[in-house]
Amino acid sequence: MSADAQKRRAAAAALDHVSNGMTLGIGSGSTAKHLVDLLGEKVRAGLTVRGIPTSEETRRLATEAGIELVEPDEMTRIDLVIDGADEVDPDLNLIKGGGGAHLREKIIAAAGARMIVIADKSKKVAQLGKFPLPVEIERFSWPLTVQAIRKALAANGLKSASLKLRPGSREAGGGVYLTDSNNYIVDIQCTRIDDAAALDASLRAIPGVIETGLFIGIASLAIFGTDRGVETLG
Ligand code: ABF
Repeated sequence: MSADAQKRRAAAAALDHVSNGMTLGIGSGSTAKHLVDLLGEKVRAGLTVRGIPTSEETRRLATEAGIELVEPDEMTRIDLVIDGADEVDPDLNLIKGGGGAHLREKIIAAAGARMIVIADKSKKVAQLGKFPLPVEIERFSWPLTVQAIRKALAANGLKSASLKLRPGSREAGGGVYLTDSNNYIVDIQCTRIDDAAALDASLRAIPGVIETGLFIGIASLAIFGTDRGVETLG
């Protein structure tokens, strides 16, 4: 079975946690795309929910699927957030942001009463760090921020980590990648992260850092699609 089919299984299983009247944080990425698709089917069959999209792409997909959306400046309770991830460790700590949407994803996930991660089983790892850690940074004087990030990495035992300013896609005209909030992303290849909470705190203390892709203690359940069905963690 393909990873994509596993993603769809995970998304379908997450919908068992959705009930009438809920306000849902809707994640981004290819697994969340399956979620939007399947949620759209349920909405058309009569389910009443409101969604808060975590990216412009998800906003577009959810609108097309006929899901009612909450405006970002509307104050609301978020009952449940369902989103993908790049890595999930045994304590449900995550690396996210490979898709470049982790700032909005984290705002919504942190505000949600509950977060469920949906992923194919390749995202389940014993330790975070193989996937490059995305860090969203302010564009102003970005080399100074990168320098400060290097110092923070060294202080966290990650002196040999390599940093790369994320390039823009060819479709977007190349150059430097810009997030939905018009910031840059630095991808940090750490190989292994021994203390994710400490690293997250050090990076977030740097003035030019807007948000890291480390989601510590936010998710309460992960659903992994497998060839045989789904596996859960949490
Ligand atoms: C979002 O999409 C991101 O935080 C993460 O980077 C990515 C997961 O990728 P996919 O669902 O496409 O495998 O959830």
